[in-house]
Amino acid sequence: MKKTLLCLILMLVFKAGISQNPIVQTNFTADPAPMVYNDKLYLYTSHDEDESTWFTMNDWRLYTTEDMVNWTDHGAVLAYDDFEWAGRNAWAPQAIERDDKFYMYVPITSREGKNGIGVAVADSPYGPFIDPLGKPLISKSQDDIDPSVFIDDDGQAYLFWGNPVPYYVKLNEDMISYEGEITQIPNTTDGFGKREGEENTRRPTTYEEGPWLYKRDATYYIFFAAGPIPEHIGYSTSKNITGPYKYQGVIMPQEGGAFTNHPGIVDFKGNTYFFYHNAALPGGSGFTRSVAVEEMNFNENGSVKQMKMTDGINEALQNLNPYVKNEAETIAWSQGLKSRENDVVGNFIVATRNNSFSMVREVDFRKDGASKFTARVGTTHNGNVSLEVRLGRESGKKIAEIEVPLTGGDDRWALVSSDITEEISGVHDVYFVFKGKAAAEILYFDYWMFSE
Ligand code: FUB
Repeated sequence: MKKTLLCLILMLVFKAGISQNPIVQTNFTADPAPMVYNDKLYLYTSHDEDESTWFTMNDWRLYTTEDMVNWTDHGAVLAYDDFEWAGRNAWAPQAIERDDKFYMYVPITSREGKNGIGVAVADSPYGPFIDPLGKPLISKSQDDIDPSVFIDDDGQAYLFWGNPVPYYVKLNEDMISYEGEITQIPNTTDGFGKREGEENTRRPTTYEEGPWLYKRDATYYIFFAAGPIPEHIGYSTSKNITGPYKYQGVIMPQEGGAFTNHPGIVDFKGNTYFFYHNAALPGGSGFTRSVAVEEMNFNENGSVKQMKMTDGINEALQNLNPYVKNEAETIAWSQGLKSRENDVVGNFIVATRNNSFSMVREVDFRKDGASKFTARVGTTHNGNVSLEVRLGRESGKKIAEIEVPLTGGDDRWALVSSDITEEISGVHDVYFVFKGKAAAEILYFDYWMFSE
């Protein structure tokens, strides 16, 4: 009895100690834009290039989850140079589904240095996304960044955007054209709160950029990145989508080491989630950011409970099935890994140092347990490269180990299996620990599965 209680306490201590934020560790990501489609959460992000000292941002990436803790990396699904007119700046995106087509709205600076908002269309949320216009959808002024797209219950679609003031326009049903005038939402202190600090005539309110439209019951919410810089997140509400909006306060005070922040809100499987970014990864800064998530809660009157940046979501919404092919780039937490893609296997991970690891949460081995582990791997090193499978912790019980054979590159792969050394059943967090003495790129890992 005493032993069981001790085990339970230890399990809780280890679980509570697991950090889930930032949710992507293999790249620097920013400007999270969640979309729910068919019981899956699709998270589109912008992407800060490694070691950036300015907004060096070339493409938009996609991550998906069904359980809110294990995230699958789908790589870059769109790049600014997929737009023939684009010059640079793959900034904050948002995607939406309408009639089984997927539309991504993205801010881009043109070859002539003009800000604008482009749209790209796909038949699948994974792309390929194609620019149907060959020109920006919105190109009125340098304020044209940070689109947020929203389809109301009556089917009318809207695009909101803007820095330093918010704008909106009604989109036509084709989602790639608009009707009527582009309208500025009055940037009053009543609507967006009075900015603290020195008087700023161009930015009199806390509204800065990054609007995100959300509807709950009969109330429209605009969440936004708020100034002065460094940014916090504030919000305003209205009973009409076009306003007037009333400022409601701060939902996430400034924190986290990046001078920007950016909201993305979505309802998923009965909860509301708030995505944002900070500089929490090693090497993080205002130009090397990382996306994170919190559960968002409301008071009875519809106001939003203020949030701090935390370790993130700790309970999986469902278990992971180890008896099907699982991508190596499905990760709850990792250290020392980069993600990469090529034409041979699509997305995969690269272990960059000895003892680097990835972890997946709440893997259900069921009652009868697993007997064999199989992985597709590769390396450019001859000998002494291995992948260990451990339970519960990075240094937890080792249940399998495979020697990774020399394949000669990330375009050549081997399928390798190992027997399970211990009987395992029930639900466990599973760690893949990568061993090898080379200075860089110890091994490549594409997918794994257990057999019963
Ligand atoms: O990521 C580039 C820009 O920084 C975004 O467009 C803004 O919202 C801010 O996050």
